[in-house]
Amino acid sequence: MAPKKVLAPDTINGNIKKMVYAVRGELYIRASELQKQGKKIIFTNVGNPHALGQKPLTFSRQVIALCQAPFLMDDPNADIFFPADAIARAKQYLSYTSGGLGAYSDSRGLPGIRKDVADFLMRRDGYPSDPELIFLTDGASKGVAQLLNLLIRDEKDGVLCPIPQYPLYSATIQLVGGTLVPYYLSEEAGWGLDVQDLKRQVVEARMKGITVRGLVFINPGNPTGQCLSEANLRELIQFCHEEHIVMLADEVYQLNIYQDERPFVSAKKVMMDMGPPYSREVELVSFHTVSKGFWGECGQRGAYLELTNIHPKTVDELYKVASIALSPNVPGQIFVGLMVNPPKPGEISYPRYSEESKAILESLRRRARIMTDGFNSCRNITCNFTEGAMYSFPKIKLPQAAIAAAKQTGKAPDVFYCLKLLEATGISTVPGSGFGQKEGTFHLRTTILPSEDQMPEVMRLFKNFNDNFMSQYEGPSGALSKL
Ligand code: DCS
Repeated sequence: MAPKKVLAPDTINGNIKKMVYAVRGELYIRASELQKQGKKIIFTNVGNPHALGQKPLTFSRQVIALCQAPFLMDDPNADIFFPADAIARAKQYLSYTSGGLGAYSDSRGLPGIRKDVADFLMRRDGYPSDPELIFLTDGASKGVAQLLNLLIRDEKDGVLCPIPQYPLYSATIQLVGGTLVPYYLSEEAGWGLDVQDLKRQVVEARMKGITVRGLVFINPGNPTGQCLSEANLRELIQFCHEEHIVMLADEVYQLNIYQDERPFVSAKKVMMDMGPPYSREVELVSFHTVSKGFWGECGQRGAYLELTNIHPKTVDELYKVASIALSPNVPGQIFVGLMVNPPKPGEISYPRYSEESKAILESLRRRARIMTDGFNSCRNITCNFTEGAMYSFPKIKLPQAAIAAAKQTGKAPDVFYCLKLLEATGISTVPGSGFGQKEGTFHLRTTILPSEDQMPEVMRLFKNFNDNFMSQYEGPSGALSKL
């Protein structure tokens, strides 16, 4: 008999076995199988805009092409194919590196790009930002993982996470062996944040011997799509100060805003506006990425984090950790540079950049409305408006008979519903249980990313499926789930 594998499933790191990541979970696997069998699948499970047809912005691709192939700039016809400002920009980025895109950079990222990020933050927030406290990372996911790794020592260390939350947080906390402390967003209050609930959760966690060391918030929210008000952010900052908790501000959707009442305002700005002691004492880490906004450059893996009020020796420790991977990927860093310093009015590429980015955002705003209205027209479904980010998170009131049928197949009721939806329509979503939801409630998450001309058909397919599902399970004895 062959000897037992060292990497046997029952002997690998237990934290990996316990970890779940729903965005690429059971539903996604089934959707991929169906696709292989030839079924047309509409992938709305991942916020991956280019995969659903969004076109890259021209200027950024011109610059990166030139950075990747600098010899193109020596061609006498270069200025026919590339505008002068793209050529100038490529030269600028190449001057930041020693050896071009093929060379490792500093483990925190190229100093020139970190300086561009700091200048952007100064313009955005009105407060100075230090390039030495900016780290470029391979996507925000990597930065979040590095921070959680730094924060969590063992299972007695807790991190407050919103429920529903993006499972990067639950999965990574599990992976590094910490404890997730949930706080519940209020669906009835447009997925608002209730500081009283936060306080209760901290007291409860402490009674269980958990040291609450961090608080994650996502603004605009994923999967919930709400935009936090400035007042809400002030309360959060006060709370973290009182309770001595590090704030992790996930602000990756800061450009994706679809209402005018609450424009995006960063946690850093609110904290600085509050003045001392908050501005000097609250430990804050903020994240941003090129994967979202109108850039949608998910595959480039470019992002940054900014550290505020973090102990200088801890910053050095984070640098040490980043050094293990030598260097974040350099093309991704260039995209960060482009995101924080796009073409300006008066420059050759500005009109095109402005037109392309505006068209994407305006279309997303219309799609957010079509989707929310579509869900709200369905039987037994209610859905808060997607104020920001890229998702809708409708609540589905499932009939008792459907819940019972799900139980019989050994599936959670929302998984059961989403699987049936997938089989009937090809629409691939993520069940609410993957993000966490109040007990007894059921949701699903879709992105608002199918193209605008596809959207009416997607919603028609959805409504048709849902209303038939409800008729099937809502017989004379089929009472609705209570919430
Ligand atoms: N933070 C939030 C709130 C996110 O939604 C995502 C990605 C990330 C961080 C990580 O982004 P990058 O690592 O690409 O910078 N969102 C995933 C999602 O929910 N669907 O698709 C991707």
